[in-house]
Amino acid sequence: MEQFTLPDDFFFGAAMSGPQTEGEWNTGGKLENLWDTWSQENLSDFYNRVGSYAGNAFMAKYQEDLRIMADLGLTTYRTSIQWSRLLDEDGNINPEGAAWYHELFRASREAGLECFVNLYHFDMPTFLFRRGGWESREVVEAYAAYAAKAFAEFGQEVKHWFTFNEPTVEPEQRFQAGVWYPKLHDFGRARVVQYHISVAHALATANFRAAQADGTVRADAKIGLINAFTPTYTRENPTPEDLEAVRMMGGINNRWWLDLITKGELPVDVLDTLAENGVHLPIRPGDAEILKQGVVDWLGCNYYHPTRVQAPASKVDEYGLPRFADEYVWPDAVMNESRGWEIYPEGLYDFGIDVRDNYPGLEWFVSESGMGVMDEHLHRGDDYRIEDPYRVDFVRGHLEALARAIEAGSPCKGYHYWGLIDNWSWSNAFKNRYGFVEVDLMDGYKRRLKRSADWLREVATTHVVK
Ligand code: IFM
Repeated sequence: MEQFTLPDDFFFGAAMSGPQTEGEWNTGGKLENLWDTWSQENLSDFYNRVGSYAGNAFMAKYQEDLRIMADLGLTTYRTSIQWSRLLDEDGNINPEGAAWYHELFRASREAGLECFVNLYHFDMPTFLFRRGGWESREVVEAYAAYAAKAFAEFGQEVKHWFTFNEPTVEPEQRFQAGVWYPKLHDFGRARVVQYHISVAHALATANFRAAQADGTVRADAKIGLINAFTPTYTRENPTPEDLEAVRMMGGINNRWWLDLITKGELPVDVLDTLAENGVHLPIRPGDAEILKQGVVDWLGCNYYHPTRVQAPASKVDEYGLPRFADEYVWPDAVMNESRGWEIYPEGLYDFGIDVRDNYPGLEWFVSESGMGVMDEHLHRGDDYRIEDPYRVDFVRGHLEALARAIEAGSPCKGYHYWGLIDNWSWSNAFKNRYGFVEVDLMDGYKRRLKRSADWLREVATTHVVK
């Protein structure tokens, strides 16, 4: 592969989240979130019985981790505030939680790193879930109030805010695919959750604008949303029914969020088809005006894999619920076997062109991209470092697709690698390691650079990709 360059002002950084890194799940006044509750109720649902308590010891090792990021030439990173750490059950600031985030932001500045702050990363406080979670309008209001508290507390420190990470994934995993607690299979309830998260996003964005207008939030701050985008494809020579499957799956996963954050509305064709199939959203009078406030300043795109679909064999699934698509298995797919995800860098190029053509003026960055690999400890070299050329190939391929999209006029501003330092990953726990930096669970969470880190440092400091 020939070498190529990325623009001088393109930023390189890392992505992580509070619940997957912090640890200390029940200290400092932190409340339980759903991951903590699930871990206590059924630890055997987690790979190797490693539950949410694990994190990657970030609260203990944050200074070392910030130093590692800066030493690798990164200038930005994203983490999330845990709702269950920042607020108590009455919705008031938990002073110990607030002190931790103040310290983290201070230390980040000292290390020369801009910390992007996300407000929600699948981590519903359990007491709110018991009041209905995302199916309840009361919880939507509670989230908006939480966002306002966070803006008031950190508004002078944080420049880059995000309302949600991957709002597409939580409805899907918890309510539809039966993977995450409470493991439901209910397409309709998943869409209710998706709708309520959309309203919550818009209310939080409105609170951000108000806080910026009155000076609580700094004037140069921006707000955005981060979603997992899965460019949606079908077979060659598709039937009209195959294209219909693309319209609905792309509509629910991608257009829904792109329309919300650029136009302040949800795609009417998708809502109509849902309604025709008996899926009714809890739309209240006045919601259209609320959604209008959901327009943001920029977007984060988490890209791991495309979605490939075809016309469904049956219009209802095994639970009697609407089904809009079946999976299409592309014979040429290259798979990351550890994760079962297709590796398809071209999807990033296609996403960039979609933004350029259909959402003109929308600035974006790659907010997550990464490769999780099982049993990486088997790849140790003579000096004990993990040899991971596959990770270099993965990132190089995605940066190459991105460079072409930028060259073609897509306004992509940067790239955050997911899981720079190995972290806990939901029910997979530490099964698949994403990091350029190993976390050795057998040695007190010791950090150790993998071989690929040398390559990353060169890319991040020179912007030349070899
Ligand atoms: O660990 C997750 C993260 O929380 C959201 N995006 C995908 C990552 C890897 O599975």
